[in-house]
Order: sequence, then structure tokens, then C-alpha cells
Amino acid sequence: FSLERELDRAIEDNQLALHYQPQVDSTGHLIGAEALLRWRHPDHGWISPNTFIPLIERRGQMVSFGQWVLEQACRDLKAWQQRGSFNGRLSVNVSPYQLQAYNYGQKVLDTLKAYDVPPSSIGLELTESGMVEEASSSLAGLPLLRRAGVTIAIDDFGTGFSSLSYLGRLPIDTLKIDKAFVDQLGTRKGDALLKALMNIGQSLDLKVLAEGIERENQHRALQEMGCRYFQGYLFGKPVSADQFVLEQPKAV
Ligand code: G
Ligand code: G
Ligand code: MN
Ligand code: NA
Repeated sequence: FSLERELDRAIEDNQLALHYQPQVDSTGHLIGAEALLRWRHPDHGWISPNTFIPLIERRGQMVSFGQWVLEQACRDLKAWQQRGSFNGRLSVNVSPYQLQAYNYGQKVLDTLKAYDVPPSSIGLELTESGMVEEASSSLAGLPLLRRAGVTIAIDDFGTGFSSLSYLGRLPIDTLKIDKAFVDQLGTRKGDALLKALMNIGQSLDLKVLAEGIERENQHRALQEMGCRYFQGYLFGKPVSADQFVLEQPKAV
């Protein structure tokens, strides 16, 4: 399959890029950004990570691509910080394959140090599928990262078919409520589900961030349920690093 083979050259041929999407608090202030990987293919144009991340994982290359993502995020963040145009938290997505790699936590801290990026300006977004019981030994790096100031968010919370017991064991800061739930707002069951998810977060003293907010009425309804952090096209679409600092008012 040729797309898969072409991945080998994507990094060296400079075809990968990170786009950034704002994350805001309840007053609409920028508090951070999520880095989202993009592949600009010479023939096929922009390819979504939903298409090529599974290929990377299947080929056993997630660790090296993940390292590229973290380093590029550090370069972009450092440039923004030096220009004084951003002092929020930059979140990167992490695949379960990365978490399972030997010494993952220490390698992340080493990378941040090499780029002179404070750990407290970085967040990691992990999916529930990375939280499976059998992998618990591989999650040993998380407390190390957390102690250094890196925050940990559970991405796509509620969609992962995973046991919730990890919430009691691991140092999680934030639950990211998936767009699939936001899209059910206004239905009896949808509202009940969202309230239940909000409740889990609040009773565990976690931040809850709702994703995929496209309309003001969704924003309002979620605020009424107690949600305080948001991400979605209503506040900004993912854009290039340069575009991001042009569009965003300075982060608090
Ligand atoms: O913008 P959107 O289409 O980009 O992202 C689609 C999916 O790809 C999301 O589930 C997102 O978490 C995932 N994704 C985006 N960037 C990365 C990345 O750098 N690493 C990993 N593992 N997943 C990513
Ligand atoms: O990492 P995660 O699975 O949360 O990835 C977020 C995905 O959702 C990315 O593909 C991103 O581009 C997309 N996204 C972010 N905000 C919105 C939105 O408001 N509407 C839609 N349709 N997609 C969004
Ligand atoms: Mn994410
Ligand atoms: Na998500």
C-alpha cells in the first residue's frame, strides 16, 4: 500500500506540520492550544491523522513520529513564548504505543529540557484505550511527568470502552468530553449523559473541557451544566502556527 510506504519520507521531506486549535475558559479567554498533526502529501493534498496515524501505528513507527510531534510543538511554543505572543498551555496527543515505550516519561522531560520548554507549559492528551489495565506498568511515567508540571488529559472521554478504574489510579488533570456527546445536547438522554460525565469530573476535582463546540447555544447549555473549558470551531479552527498567533488574542 503506497501511502504507507510514503510515510517513510514524510518527515525528511518536510511534509508534516502541526496545526493549532485554541482552548478557552468560560469567559472565552485563551488558556491553551491543541497541536493536531497534518500530512501535506505531494499528490493527495492534506491527509487527516485519522487516515495515517493507524498506518504509522501498524508499521511500528509511532514512537518516532510522536517524537517529531513533541519536538515540533516545542519549537513552535518556544518561538511564541519568545515573541511574548502565547503563555498558555500547549497540548499534544499521545498514542498508547508511545506510552508503552521504555522510559517514556523521562524521555518527554529530556526533550522539554533540550528545547528549554517548561514542563508546566505542556499538556498530554491520552485516549482511554491507552489506559487499559494490562498496560498499567507502562503508565508508570505519568506520575513523573505530573510531578514535573506536565498536565494529563483524557481525550475522547466516555468513548473508549475502558474501565473507569484508571481515574482513581492515575494523576489525571482534565477530562475532554468528546464531540459525540456535545452533538446529543438538547435530547433527554444526551443531556443526562453530559451531566453524568460532568459529575464524574467534578467529583474527582478534574477540569472538564468540552470539545467540538460549534454553536453558541451549545456553549451556553454546557456552561449551565457547569462546564468551564471549551474547544471547537466556535472559538477557532485548527490553523498553522503562524496563523494561530495572528488570530488569537494573547493567552492569559
Ligand atoms: O484535527 P483532527 O482531524 O485532526 O484529528 C483527528 C484525530 O487525530 C484526533 O483524534 C486526534 O486526537 C488525532 N491526532 C491529531 N494529531 C495527533 C498526533 O500528533 N498524535 C496522535 N497520536 N494523534 C493525533
Ligand atoms: O484529539 P481529538 O480526538 O479530540 O481531535 C479533535 C478533532 O476534532 C480534530 O479532528 C479536530 O480538527 C476536530 N474538531 C475540533 N473542533 C471541532 C468542531 O467544532 N467541529 C468539528 N466537526 N470538528 C472539530
Ligand atoms: Mn486530542
Ligand atoms: Na477528542
